[in-house]
Amino acid sequence: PSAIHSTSKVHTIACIPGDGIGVDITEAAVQVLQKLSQTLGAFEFDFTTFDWSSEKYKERGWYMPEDGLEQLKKFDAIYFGAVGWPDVPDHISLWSLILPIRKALSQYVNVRPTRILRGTESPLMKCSRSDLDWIIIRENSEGEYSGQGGTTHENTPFATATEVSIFTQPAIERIMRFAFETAKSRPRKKLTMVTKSNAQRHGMVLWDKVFYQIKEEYPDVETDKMLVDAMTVRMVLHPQSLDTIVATNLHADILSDLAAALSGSIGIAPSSNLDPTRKNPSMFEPIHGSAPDIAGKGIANPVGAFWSAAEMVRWLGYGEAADGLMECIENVTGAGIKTKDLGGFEGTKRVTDAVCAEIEK
Ligand code: GGG
Repeated sequence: PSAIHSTSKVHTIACIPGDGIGVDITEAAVQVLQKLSQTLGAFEFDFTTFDWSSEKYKERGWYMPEDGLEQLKKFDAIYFGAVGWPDVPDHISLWSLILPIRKALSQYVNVRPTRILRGTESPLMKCSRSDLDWIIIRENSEGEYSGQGGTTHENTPFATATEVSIFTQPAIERIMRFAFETAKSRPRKKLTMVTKSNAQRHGMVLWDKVFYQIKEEYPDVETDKMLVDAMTVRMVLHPQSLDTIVATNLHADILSDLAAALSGSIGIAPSSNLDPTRKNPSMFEPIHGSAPDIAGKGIANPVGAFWSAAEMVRWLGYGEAADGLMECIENVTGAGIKTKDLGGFEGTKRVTDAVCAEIEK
C-alpha cells in the first residue's frame, strides 16, 4: 500500500460539520471517504475540521472568524454538514455561514440530483425507479437570496420590511448555460425552466427572456417552461415527464426538498455548490438541515452525506470512484440496511459500516 500511496494525489478538504445531525453525518462521510481513498490508493484526503457552528456562535459571538473565507479558499474542496439551531434565529445562522461561503467563493451553481435508490421507494403510488430521475440546477448566487432589503418602523404596529430579489443578465446566462449543458449530457436531453413570471413581472420576466436567448444555442435540447405552482403538481402527478430542471435560488430550494421527499426521503438528497471556473473550492453538503430532534441520537440517515461525498470525489476528478461509491451505497440500501426515514431499522453507524464493508469488497 505504501508504494501505491507514494503516487497518490493528496486533496485538502475543509470540513465544516456545523450543527445537529450535521456533526453525525459528517463524521460518517469522513469515515467513508477515508475508506474509499485507502482502498483505491489513487487519491488521499487531508481533512481540516472547522468548529464553525451555532453552539460556538453562542459562546464566541461569531460563526466564522474574519479571515474564514480566505482560509477556505486555500482548500481543494469544502465538505459541509448542516446549519441551524433552535435558539439562534435561522436567518442569522444561514447568513453567517453557508450563504456567505457560496457567494464569496463564487459557487453560483447548486446541483441537486434526485433519484430513487435501490431498495427504497417513492411515497407516490405507481412511481417506479425509472419514473423519477431528475437533476435540479439551482441558481445559487442571487435572486431571492440576494440579502437586499430592510425593515422600517420596527417594533411598531406599522413595521414594514422589504426583501429585494436581484436578477442580472450575466448571472442568469451562466446558470442557463450550465443547465443546458447538463441537460445535453443526459440521455433525454430535456430541460424544464421554472419561474413565476405571471405574478412577478420584472426579475422573472428577465429570467424567461434569457432562457429563450440561451435556448437558441442548444437546438438539440428539448425545453419547456413551467410556473412554479404548476410545477409542484407536475412533479407529483407526472414525475416521468421531467429530467433536468432549472430554477431560481428560492424556487429550486423548495422544489428540491419536494423532489427529495418524492424520491423516498430528504435524508438521501445531495448537493454540490460549484464554482464551474474552478478558481475557488466548491462545497458539497446534503440538502437536509440540522434536525435538532434527532441530533446526536445515532439515527440520522447518512446517505445524503455519502452521495454528496461521491459528488465531491467526482468533482475532484475521480468519476469512476464516485460511481463506485454510489454502487456501494445502493448495494447497502438494496440489502435493506436503511435508517427509519427510509422504512428501515438501522442507525447511522450500521449504515456507515455497511458502506465501508462494500467499499472493501
Ligand atoms: N446541509 C444544508 C443545510 O444546512 N441546509 C439548511 C438550509 O436551510 N439551507 C438553505 C439553503 O440551502 O439555501
